[in-house]
Amino acid sequence: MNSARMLAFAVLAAAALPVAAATHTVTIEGMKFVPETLTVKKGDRIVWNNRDVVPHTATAKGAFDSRSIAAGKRWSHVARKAGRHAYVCTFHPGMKATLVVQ
Ligand SMILES: [Cu+2]
Repeated sequence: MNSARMLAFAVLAAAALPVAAATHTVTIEGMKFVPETLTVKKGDRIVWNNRDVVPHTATAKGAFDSRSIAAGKRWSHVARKAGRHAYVCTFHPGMKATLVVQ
């Protein structure tokens, strides 16, 4: 195989591979989820990073529930369910955010 054919083969092989899932971060800081709305693709990973000094949760009924994320800890979740998932911190119900899974 000459180098041009080799390159064409490599390009075709790469195109056939599924697109790698992305990782997104939601920072929990100052009693807020940042960003408040995050849009991801099915299969992407989302990491909630609790930078507060109190525990929080990321809880969307029927979609996902982190349970308690201790201060300084993270919780990661792979988005499997498409839709617009409003979620809260069950300890502080005023903390609201939305995960949109496409
Ligand atoms: Cu909280």
